Amino acid sequence: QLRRMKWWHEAKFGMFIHFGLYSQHARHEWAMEDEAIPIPEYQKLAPVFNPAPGSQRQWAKLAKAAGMKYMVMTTKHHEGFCNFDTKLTNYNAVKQGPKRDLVREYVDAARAEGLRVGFYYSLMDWHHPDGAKCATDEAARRRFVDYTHGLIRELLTNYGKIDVLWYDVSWPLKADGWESEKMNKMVFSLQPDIIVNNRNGLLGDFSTPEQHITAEKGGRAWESCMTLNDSWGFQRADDNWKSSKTIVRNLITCAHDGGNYLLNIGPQPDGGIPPETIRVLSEVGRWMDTNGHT
Ligand code: JFZ
Repeated sequence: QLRRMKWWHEAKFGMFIHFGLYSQHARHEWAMEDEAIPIPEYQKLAPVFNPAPGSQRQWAKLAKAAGMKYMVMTTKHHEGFCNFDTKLTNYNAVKQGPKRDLVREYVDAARAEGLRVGFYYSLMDWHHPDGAKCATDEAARRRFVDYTHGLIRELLTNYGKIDVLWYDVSWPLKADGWESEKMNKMVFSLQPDIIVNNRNGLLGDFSTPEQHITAEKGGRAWESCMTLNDSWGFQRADDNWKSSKTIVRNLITCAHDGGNYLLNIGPQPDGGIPPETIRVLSEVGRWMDTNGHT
């Protein structure tokens, strides 16, 4: 086992956070695509997106109370909106919406609770003009790959030590199109101790079974990610919450089979945590206080 991954294997339990303009929209993080919302229309969510300062502190406190040891927040989901400050696009939370760096606030909050810090990053991008074109147009691919590597470079340069990079959805390119080998080389040169997942088309350090718990063969590291209801982003109409009993059982299954459990929350547009999420995670925390080991 890799020395880099020691803390992660010991951690076992982490909090996934899906937060962005889709939270403001309050339907589904895929709504832009599923409901074919045109970019000019969707962008109108940005000026009204204004989560309360200190929200991330509440997420981090809840994670800590639930017995989680690390967090992974969406820095940019498929919608393309950057929750962080960047020189590469104005479609970001400092220029539009809250006018604050939500990733900075998240990093500070996680560290304040002694939790490890992970960044989710979607390669697929529905907002960037080259995000789809890059598959059929070499000039577009060049621009978009430079943009992608550039954003990742900023994320891994501007926030101190980052513990996990969680790539997602590599459509419409493959590893060679994304220049993923070069991407990971850059990532490790900026953050020698970071752990990366397998969703940029390479094996990475761990696999990511989603919404199910299936151990990897041959001692390969894995982390099962799961929603608490049926959506990753905040969805007003979704009240199909899992019980704390189910969550504890899932955590036990993961731990027993040698994997990690990354459990998602979808904060409300104001940054608040849905009451049912607080209730379930607090119950999990009470079980962990009695039965978990630190
Ligand atoms: C992706 C996203 O589309 C989704 O919004 C969320 O962020 C989730 C964590 O990741 O969805 C996926 C990605 C990969 C698989 C399934 C859904 N997969 O490999 O089965």
